[in-house]
Amino acid sequence: MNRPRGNQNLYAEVERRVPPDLDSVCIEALDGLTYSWRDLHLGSGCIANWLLSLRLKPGDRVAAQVEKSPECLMLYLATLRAGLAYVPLNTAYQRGELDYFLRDCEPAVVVCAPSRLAEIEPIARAARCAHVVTLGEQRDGTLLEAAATEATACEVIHRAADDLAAILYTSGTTGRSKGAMLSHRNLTSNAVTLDEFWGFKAVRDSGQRDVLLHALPLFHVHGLFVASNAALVAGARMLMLPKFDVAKVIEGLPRCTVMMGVPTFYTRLLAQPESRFGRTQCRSMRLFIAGSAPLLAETHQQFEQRTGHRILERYGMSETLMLVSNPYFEANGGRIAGTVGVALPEVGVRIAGDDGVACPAGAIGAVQVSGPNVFSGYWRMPDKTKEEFTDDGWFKTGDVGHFGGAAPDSYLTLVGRSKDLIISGGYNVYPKEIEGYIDAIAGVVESAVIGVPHTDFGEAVLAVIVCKGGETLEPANVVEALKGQIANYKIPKRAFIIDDLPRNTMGKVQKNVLRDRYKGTFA
Ligand code: MLC
Repeated sequence: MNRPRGNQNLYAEVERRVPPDLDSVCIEALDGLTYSWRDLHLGSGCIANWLLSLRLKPGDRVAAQVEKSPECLMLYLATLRAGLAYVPLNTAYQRGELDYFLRDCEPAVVVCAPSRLAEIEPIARAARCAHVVTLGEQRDGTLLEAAATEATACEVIHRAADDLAAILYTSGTTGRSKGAMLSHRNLTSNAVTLDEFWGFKAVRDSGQRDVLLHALPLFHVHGLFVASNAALVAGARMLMLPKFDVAKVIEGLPRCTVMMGVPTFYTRLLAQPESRFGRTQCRSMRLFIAGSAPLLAETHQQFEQRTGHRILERYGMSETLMLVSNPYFEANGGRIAGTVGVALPEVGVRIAGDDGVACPAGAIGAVQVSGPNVFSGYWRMPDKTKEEFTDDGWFKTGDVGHFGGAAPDSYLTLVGRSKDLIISGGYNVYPKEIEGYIDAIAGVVESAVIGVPHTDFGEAVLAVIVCKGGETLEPANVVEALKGQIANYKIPKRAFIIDDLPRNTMGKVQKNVLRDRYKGTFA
């Protein structure tokens, strides 16, 4: 496999780094089936050739809403190889959400689960998509049928560093989702940085290969661009579970060395009796990483007591990939619970005060970032993009934090968010979007959606609703009415009907008062 000179396609980087033995295992699926590096290369080659046969333009979008499988990873790689842009979509998204995403990104190809073809095909056609194919979890579907007739050999289409590699949809405070445009440079630089910072390279240099326990979904940054890309670039083997299942994870851990997860993974593991989950099951592990939501210091401590491992917490987002991480190597400093660690190499992180001026260590302010990992902007939203960057080109994360404090000055601690955002089990939920759906229900005057503490999901979505006089809406019916309209993780776990929302003198709803009132709901 030759790397075309100057080709900045992420796949060219993956090719350059594949283990010398192409027949060694790359992916072990739960059903025991294994895929070698050669299988991954030839399989993604066939799919890439099929995509190329459609004669699309470089940068055309391939949108996929499919369940997790090794073939789904091949589809992602094939899209990059063919010079196209990958748009992964959460499998929980419902019709209205899909309609918005497809109309917005205007994909040339839509790949969906065979079971959802009848529902999704008309939506894709309405978005002027010419090619709709299916991919199932059991190596089935029309995509693989079409690809099976193609040659396995496929060149890696030349892409420049700034060329579009993927679009990731993130919800926003206005309720309208935005597509974050990520380039080949963004993906490659981050994967290569993590390879070194998290010790994959050191393991390789010692003649070993890591085994990643991969239980995250393949449609968000964490599972696709952090876990999968890091493993691919490291030449590591993946034990790929279709989803997080505590029994399957415990069964798989003894043959793995690294796991990445959202805090819910760790609290669910700790909820198991010590005889089922403890030092014995973690004996081959070298690293547990947590991200996508705040890890409680208490979880960090309990995990260390139980397993002897200090979870490495890191911080990133869809627009920026990974930004800050607790160190893996002791020489770079210790892992400090409650902090997200230090800025990754080449990543700039600063804290800005209300006046926009950088604050000294210890002072709380807005977290702003820059670096080769930071996206170029939102798809077809130049105004929104302009708003989210400072005049000198730093991205405003919307998170609030400080350097130093009780930790050394290079460590970042996040203390809050300037945006009204709920993070439930690692998924971001924007209240404004949910409030829009609730307010449209007959009999509702207005609503306030808030996040409250939840033992399993960290935060849970809760709705507080005001009804029209004389209307007798049942909270359970409101929740029921939302099902099928929005992804299930966005649906409030509880709803309450009250007479009036608390407001300040300016008339603004006091969500802090509501959060305080309902904080014990899931205690
Ligand atoms: C599932 N449900 C959720 C939920 N996940 N509700 C709220 N929050 C969630 N995260 C719903 C289910 O549909 C179900 O609803 C009910 O809650 C209970 O489901 P479950 O069976 O207990 O959930 P499960 O399928 O086990 O999923 C939980 C989970 C999953 C934590 C394993 O949500 C997950 O894999 N989260 C990872 C998210 C992630 O990858 N985030 C990365 C974003 S990238 P019902 O109605 O059917 O009973 C990012 C950037 C970065 O943030 O830095 O990483």
